[in-house]
Amino acid sequence: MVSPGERADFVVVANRLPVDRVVHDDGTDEWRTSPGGLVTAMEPVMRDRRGAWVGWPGEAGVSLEPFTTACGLHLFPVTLDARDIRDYYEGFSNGTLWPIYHDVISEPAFHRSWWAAYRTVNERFAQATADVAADGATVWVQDYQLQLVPALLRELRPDLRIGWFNHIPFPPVELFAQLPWRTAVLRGLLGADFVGFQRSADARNFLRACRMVLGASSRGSVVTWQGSQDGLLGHAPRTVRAAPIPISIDFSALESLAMSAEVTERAEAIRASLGNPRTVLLGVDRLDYTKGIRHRLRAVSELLADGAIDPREVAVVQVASPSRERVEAYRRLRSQVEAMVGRINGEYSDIGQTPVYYLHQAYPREEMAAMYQAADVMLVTPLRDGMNLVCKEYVTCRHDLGGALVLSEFAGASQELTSAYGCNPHDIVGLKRSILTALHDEPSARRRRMRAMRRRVRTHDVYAWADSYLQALAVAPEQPEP
Ligand code: GDG
Repeated sequence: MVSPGERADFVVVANRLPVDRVVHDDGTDEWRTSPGGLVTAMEPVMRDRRGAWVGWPGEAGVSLEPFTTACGLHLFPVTLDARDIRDYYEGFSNGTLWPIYHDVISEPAFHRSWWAAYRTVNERFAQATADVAADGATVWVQDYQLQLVPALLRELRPDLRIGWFNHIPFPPVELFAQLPWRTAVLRGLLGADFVGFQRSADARNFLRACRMVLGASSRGSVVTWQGSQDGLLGHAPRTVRAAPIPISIDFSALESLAMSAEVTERAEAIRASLGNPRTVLLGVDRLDYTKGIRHRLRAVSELLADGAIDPREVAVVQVASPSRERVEAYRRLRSQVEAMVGRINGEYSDIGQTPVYYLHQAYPREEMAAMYQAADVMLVTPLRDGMNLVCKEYVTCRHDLGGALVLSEFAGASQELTSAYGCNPHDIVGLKRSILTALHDEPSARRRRMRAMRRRVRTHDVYAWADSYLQALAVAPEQPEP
């Protein structure tokens, strides 16, 4: 890997650096790697290719020199002040792009000041990357917060091979077209050589947007744009490939964790603490309006009202980890979810017996693995989700072939986990039916489904994802003559 001061042959660019500051009792602090799917997948590649990571360290106004973590990751911090975070991150990324890219479930807000901040911060990321990348380096830009980086970076460093991957859906052009800055966003992305998406539908939406908004032409997965020197991010002609490369998780590491004696014992202890109910239903999500938590609670509440599930025999555990708490739509969602939980528990609890356990907290990985093992039915009901890793984690933890997965057809993962009990979360009657089928299906049928889903995740893990992506980037199309 590259050291601070050297230049890198491989650069990952993401909004966040994979570290968190830990403050010790004596007041000293250190930056500790935050274990996430992306950093896990990148570590071997970073080691092999003299890699570096460009990103924001997660605290406002903190300006850090490049540094190397205890586990050998070379990090190049980008500074964001409180205003950048408000306008670029909470504003344009999470108040404008996130709702548009998730089917306008919540109303997007359009503010020119947010867009200006998005551009400025993207320029800062592009400059930081241009400074650290070696001649002819490969750069992998992550996600919707950095859509202008590919073109901005290409302008600074035409020698680089640049890829971009979208972790969230890419919307149909009919919704994307609402964005007042749609042209600049597409021009930004077309600075890449290869753009990767979670589903083929996302790649198709992107190609169609290039045709309809930019007047580009496309053939198969390749889009050709004649370029333009006018306006923002105008550049020379480009030929770019767009394809689905669905993300995954570290199957073997999580499976080993789930097989450990500590996790197995903890799973039993969790069931005991819940009063050893006949059935445990589980939801695990960031508290986000895309995740369908309200729809899920509505279905649970109706199942209780119908008498289809007995509050004395069922425990519903909903982990809703805190997320984007300063964005208004997230505050509103929290109040709605908490009111629903309060109402259900008010109606169906008794002394020593509560149907819904609502946990607005973040838990360690071991505890999550134990919860997955303790759950008879996992409820993954997003209204729209790029992939959804929770369902892949659940099946990975079920090495005993126990449990059942109810999965929304609007999660990218539904394209792969076709043996799940499918549902349309908008259809509450259908959702209730899926939950009951998952609960009452023959054990042999449930095992068959679980085995098939586990096979898929085992053979398509996060390492396979990174390999496929980097191979696709390496063979990206030749560029046309200007
Ligand atoms: C975006 C896209 C796409 C949650 N609570 C806790 C906790 N988690 C972990 C889960 C899982 C991750 O967070 C959530 O990943 P998802 O994929 O479900 O969703 P997003 O955060 O929305 O991620 C999504 C993903 O990017 C990857 O491309 O799949 O579609 O929206 O790993 O386990 N982990 C721990 N404690 C918690 O309380 N330790």
